[in-house]
Amino acid sequence: MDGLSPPQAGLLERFRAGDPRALSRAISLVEDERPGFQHFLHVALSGGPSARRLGLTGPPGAGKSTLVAALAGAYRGAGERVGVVAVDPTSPFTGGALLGDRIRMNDFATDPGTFIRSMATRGSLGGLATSSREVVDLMDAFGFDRILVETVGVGQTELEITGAADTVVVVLVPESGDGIQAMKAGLMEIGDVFVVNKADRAGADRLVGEVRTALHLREGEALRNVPAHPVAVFGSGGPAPAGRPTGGGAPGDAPPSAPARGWEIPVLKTVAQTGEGLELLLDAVARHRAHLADSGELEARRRARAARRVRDVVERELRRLAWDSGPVRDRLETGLDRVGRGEATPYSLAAEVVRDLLGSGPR
Ligand SMILES: Nc1nc2c(ncn2[C@@H]2O[C@H](COP(=O)(O)OP(=O)(O)OP(=O)(O)O)[C@@H](O)[C@H]2O)c(=O)[nH]1
Ligand SMILES: [Mg+2]
Repeated sequence: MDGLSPPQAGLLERFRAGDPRALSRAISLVEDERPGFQHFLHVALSGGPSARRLGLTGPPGAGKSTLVAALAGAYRGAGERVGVVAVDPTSPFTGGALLGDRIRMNDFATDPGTFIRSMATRGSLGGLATSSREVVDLMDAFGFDRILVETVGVGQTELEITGAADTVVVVLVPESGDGIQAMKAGLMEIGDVFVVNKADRAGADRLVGEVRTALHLREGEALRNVPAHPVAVFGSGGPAPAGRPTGGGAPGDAPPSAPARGWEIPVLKTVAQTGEGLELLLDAVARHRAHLADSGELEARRRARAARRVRDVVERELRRLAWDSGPVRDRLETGLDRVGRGEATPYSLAAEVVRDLLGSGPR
């Protein structure tokens, strides 16, 4: 079927029939980058994306998993089928919290309308961000109405994972300096909705104020940059700010992280454990979704996502081509001796490798 190996064709058949074990197997195939996984993805994803994808990110221990569990419960209650991808934190110190995740998530273990997958942090050619996004795509193709992606907002990789989502919720807690940490970690740039969780603790209102101020600053920054990059700020086809010269940049130039036009970013308070504020969060997410669809931003985000995926896959393939090639390994082996003797440098050797691969060297 579709040029797949017989075992993978069988797997795809069970995947399409809605067998959750087939989904698990397919995810492992992709996570481990086993032979043929890209062709499997190509065939499995042929229908295009359709799930509503929600990313939750924030500092370790902010209550992301508790919120994910509460959201999943609410969406299940509304009859949706829900997939959850939790990307394991890299730090071994959070192992306890992770165990906590599993226990909470076990509430859903017997519900066939819910599927939870924890992604291990592992070294792969494509990297964790790419694998995680491919897993989200698989879940989408499997037919979930809603996909929740939890990732710790600590580094670039984790932030990149949120690129799999249509709506990104940044979860902060009123602990000293959290607002400032969030700004440093780049969280202010990626949120469509901000949640101050653990609002039962002191300082929640202060943090809400800080986040609002930071968001206004972010808007101000964007406006200051208008003369240089009008399209990058307002997106293609957007209204040109009065009195500003237009021009420069092509339609579709807006970076994927550009704030959505006409969307006022909500800053909400929740107590994830008791469900306080959950209704407001559900409402904000629904409104953002409607905004994305009405403004054309959803298509723009999906397009940016596809562009990014093409780049990632090309890079992964080039890396595989280079480092899996026998002649390249041989050339390195002998070339490094020449580098050692001072007859070549890493640069001349790299140029030889590229020439071997492409038939021409770098410019
Ligand atoms: N007081 C209070 N505690 C909360 C609230 N939400 C979550 N917690 C607690 O905070 C701790 C961390 O919650 P998690 O949901 O595991 O946090 P997380 O952000 O998923 O953590 P990592 O995945 O390890 O980054 C747990 O002990 C929760 O019970 C809240 O609103 N108020
Ligand atoms: Mg968690």
